[in-house]
Amino acid sequence: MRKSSWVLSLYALGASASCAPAHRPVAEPPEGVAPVRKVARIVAAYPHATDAFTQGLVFHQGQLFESTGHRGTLRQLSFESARPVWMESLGDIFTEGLASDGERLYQLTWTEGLLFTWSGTPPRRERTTRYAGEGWGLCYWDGKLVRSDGSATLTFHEPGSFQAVGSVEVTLNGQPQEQLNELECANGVIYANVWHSSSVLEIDPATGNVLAVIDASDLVRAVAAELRSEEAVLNGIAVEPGTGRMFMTGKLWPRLFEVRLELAD
Ligand code: DDQ
Ligand code: CA
Repeated sequence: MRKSSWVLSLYALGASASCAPAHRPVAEPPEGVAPVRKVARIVAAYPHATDAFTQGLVFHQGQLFESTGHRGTLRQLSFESARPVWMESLGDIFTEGLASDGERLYQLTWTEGLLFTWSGTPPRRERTTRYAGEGWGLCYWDGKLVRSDGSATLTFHEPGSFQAVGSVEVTLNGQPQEQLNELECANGVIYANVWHSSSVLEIDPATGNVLAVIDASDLVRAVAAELRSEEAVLNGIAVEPGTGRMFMTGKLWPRLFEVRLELAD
């Protein structure tokens, strides 16, 4: 039955317009789908360099890579030591999000408008591409690079040219979610850090709807006593292809955590 016929039949039955039950069938449904609540539980802890201002974290060809900000670097991490296995410094360039398409690494810059493309072992910078706007987080999904820029919009780019080919607005119960930072495309969703928050959003890439809000405050509590900067916030999510293991860290954090997502009670 259409909504208008509902109203008509309710009136026909003598239902009052101000009566609550009569309102319920004609009320607009809430926009989007109510998100599920999850909690990130610590499974294991590994060393992480306290000079690493983490802006991007991703697995590439079986190894974990990190992009760090301020004086930018690209590094290959190990689980044994905070010292990178391999690192290249980018001078004064503030590098940001990092994604892998399996063959290449793509690294954003915050305000410089430069995308670096790396390939080979160890990675070598093979290309620099200009783009408009800020670069915060980056991940690779369905043949496209997904970029956050601090707003509620995720922009999709063609990897070769970095041409923008679409975008989606991220909303939670219909409300735009801004400050989206590091990203991870895995398990059919986009995981996004929110700058200065200990929650991670799980986003439907097709609609931008937030499907789940993940409370990662266990991790923040585990390192809080060792943090020395207001900017040492949760940032960095990587899911290992094949095993599905999920890792999270933060800027200037002494540890990188393997986590397991559980439904909150
Ligand atoms: N971002 O991650 C939100 C994209 C950038 C965070 C930068 C925080 C440091 C502020 C210091 C500015 C010095 C140029
Ligand atoms: Ca990531």
